Amino acid sequence: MPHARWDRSQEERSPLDIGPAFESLPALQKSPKESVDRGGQILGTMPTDLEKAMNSIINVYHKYSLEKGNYHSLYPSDMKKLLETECPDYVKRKSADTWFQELDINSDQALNFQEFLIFVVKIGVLGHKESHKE
Ligand SMILES: [Ca+2]
Repeated sequence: MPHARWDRSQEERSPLDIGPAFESLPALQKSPKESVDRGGQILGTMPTDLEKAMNSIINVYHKYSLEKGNYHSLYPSDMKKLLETECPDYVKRKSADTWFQELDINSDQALNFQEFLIFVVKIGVLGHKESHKE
């Protein structure tokens, strides 16, 4: 159902779930404007570098998942466009289709956010390794 609206009860449990202790954690998805400065009034704290990075990852996922109107599914054409636009070097060495098949763990022809995070982890590990090369 590519156009289904998000329903929390339909979320799959996964090893990546953080657990009930974090249910009330403030969302990372606040922009610095919302959290820090509205008319000069301090409303909160600036996001940390890691929070900003996480927000960027979430925003990139939604930028492409929303093309088909589903917050929680990147379809093959969405992922191809994401790869070609956001990280073209990664599709020069491995096709978008191959990336998609590797990441679609439950073989439902859509990448949920957890499956997308596997891609982020893979390129993160590679980027970290590259950062230590001379
Ligand atoms: Ca999937």
